[in-house]
Amino acid sequence: MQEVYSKLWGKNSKGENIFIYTLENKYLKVEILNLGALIKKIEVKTKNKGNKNVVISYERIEDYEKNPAYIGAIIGRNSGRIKNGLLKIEDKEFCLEKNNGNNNLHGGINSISHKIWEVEIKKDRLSCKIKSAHLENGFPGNVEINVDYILKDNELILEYHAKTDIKTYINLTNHSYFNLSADDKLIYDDILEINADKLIKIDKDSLPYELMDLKNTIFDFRQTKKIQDFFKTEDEQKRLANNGIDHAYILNQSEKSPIIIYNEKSGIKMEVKTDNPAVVVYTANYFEDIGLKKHSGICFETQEAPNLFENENLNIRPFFTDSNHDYKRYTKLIFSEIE
Ligand code: FUC
Repeated sequence: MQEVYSKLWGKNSKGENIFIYTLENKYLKVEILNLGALIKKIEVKTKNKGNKNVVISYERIEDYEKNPAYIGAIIGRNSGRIKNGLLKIEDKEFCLEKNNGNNNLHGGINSISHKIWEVEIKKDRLSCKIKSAHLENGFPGNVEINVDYILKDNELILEYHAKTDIKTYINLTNHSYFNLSADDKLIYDDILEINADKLIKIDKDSLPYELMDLKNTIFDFRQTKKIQDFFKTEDEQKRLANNGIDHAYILNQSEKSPIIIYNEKSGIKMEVKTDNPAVVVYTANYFEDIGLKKHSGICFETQEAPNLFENENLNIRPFFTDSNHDYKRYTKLIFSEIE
């Protein structure tokens, strides 16, 4: 059984009401805002150590209003960077908002991550909706985006669905920063496994441009290892990411969970499952710029591989959606306690 309820948190600077929606069952308590349809908290109810929030969270509405690091937010219409903000669909080129140097990042300025969504409490889920008009931030098509949050025992499920009237490109994700440590410090003691043989290398502007085999690299997490082990070694790709991971891993197609992370001290474990082909792993390498601790969270941005336009090196075709083919994806976060 799960309960879903809401309460008014306050108003943002435009005078709009900001609500906190809570989904709660025996295993988890999850808070979602109508701002950015974002995840404010995920509390895991542990057997002996009480409730433990495993995501980075702000305590003030104004912080979520600015939210330069997209903490907890739903990202769209595009996730990650698109070089020169140029979106190519058949023979047409669309100039997207450039909000990260010369590139588009996470859909552009004031995208769905910073807007107010329409939220509906349904019997078994929280349903969040937002419309994005034709050419908003440069993206073609009138698009209706729906993200549903569902609790199923120890799982938090995110179901993404989008409809468009003309052919367009949609790549949505969630930007929660996880920290499973017992003391809310850094992520170094977390133990990580990523079921991927390849990632996409980045250039000096953090643009993904070329596939890289993970064998014999510090980015290889196919064998479980402490995140600290990654940070011990110097590496060019790590340096380009401002000393960390900020890379799209191409997930292996297998029965294994693509991502497993746990912390021995807190005893909390999270597995991520998705039907997305890639995940951008980001270790909060720019957090100092916004007054937070560097490496105090890790994102698993499940998505289509980013920056596929004008990028022949990658040999991965972008996924387009049109009026006959809706965009549909899911990501599950599965929590448990290790013995
Ligand atoms: C991630 C990274 C970026 C950026 C952003 C806030 O998705 O890929 O580098 O810092 O988050």
